[in-house]
Amino acid sequence: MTETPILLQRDGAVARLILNRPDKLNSLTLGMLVDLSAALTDIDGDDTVRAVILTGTGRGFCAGQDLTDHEAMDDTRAVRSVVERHYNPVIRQLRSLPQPVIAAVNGVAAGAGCSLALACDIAIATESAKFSNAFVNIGLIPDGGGSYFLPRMVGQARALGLSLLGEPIEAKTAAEWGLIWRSVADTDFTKDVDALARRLADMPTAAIGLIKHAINVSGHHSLEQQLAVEAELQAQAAETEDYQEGRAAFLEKRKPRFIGR
Ligand code: T3D
Repeated sequence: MTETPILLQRDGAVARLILNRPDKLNSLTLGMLVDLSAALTDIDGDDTVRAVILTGTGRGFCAGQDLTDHEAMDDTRAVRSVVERHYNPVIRQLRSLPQPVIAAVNGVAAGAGCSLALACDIAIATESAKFSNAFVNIGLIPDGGGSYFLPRMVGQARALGLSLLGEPIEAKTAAEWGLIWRSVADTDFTKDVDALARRLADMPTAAIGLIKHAINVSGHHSLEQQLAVEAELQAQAAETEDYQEGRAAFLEKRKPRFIGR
């Protein structure tokens, strides 16, 4: 195994979280999930980070749970606690992080690796990447939020087809179905991911966090509840310095310079 299976790199206001176990398609050990959670906690508390990239090294994004991880897999009675104590916190963190999180899907995303990509705010994949809700192939059910995200993203028919059959789909299909934001040619992938991250890092970060929250809670709200959420969050957005800057820049016909608060 590589010595550091989770890497956290900084490039200005962009943090890059890298799943780094290429020989095993970055499949997740419990130790990696602990490290991933710790890295997300660091990012959460760092207001100099204004965009996050989650990606993998080698030819895979993430092949889900490491099926050879004895601690996680051997004792079937431990599975509930693995999900509750290792997977669920990471998914919650990804969803609630104030910064935008890009899933840069550089290769196959299978099982919990697919769920991880879906939990990010915006996913961009190489054309050669594949998405597979592979849980059923080993007799498990989608976890890591997969059973929540999928039907909301692609509708019941496709969510069931993907989950029941466990077949991979191409990145282009994933984009057409609304599983990801877009797929790009492999040759453009790194450049496009970096450009997207820089673009997001220059945006009004506080508003981005509020937008994430509004969209995340909308799925289980009535229109009335959501209108109330919008009123509250808009009031918060209007208090930011970035709102003052955005409005001034519009009136002065110049490009805004957002500071992230
Ligand atoms: O208790 C709990 O934790 C419950 C939670 C479960 C969450 C889950 O994620 S369950 C689903 C787990 N994931 C899978 O079932 C996917 C397993 N992998 C595959 O089906 C295939 O590897 C892929 C379709 C993803 C890719 O196939 P391919 O042909 O491109 O690559 P490969 O040759 O199968 O894999 C390359 C290597 O990675 C290989 O190792 P080797 O033989 O060269 O030493 C393979 O064994 C290893 N690998 C791939 N996936 C995993 C893995 N090793 C451990 N765990 C894996 N999930």
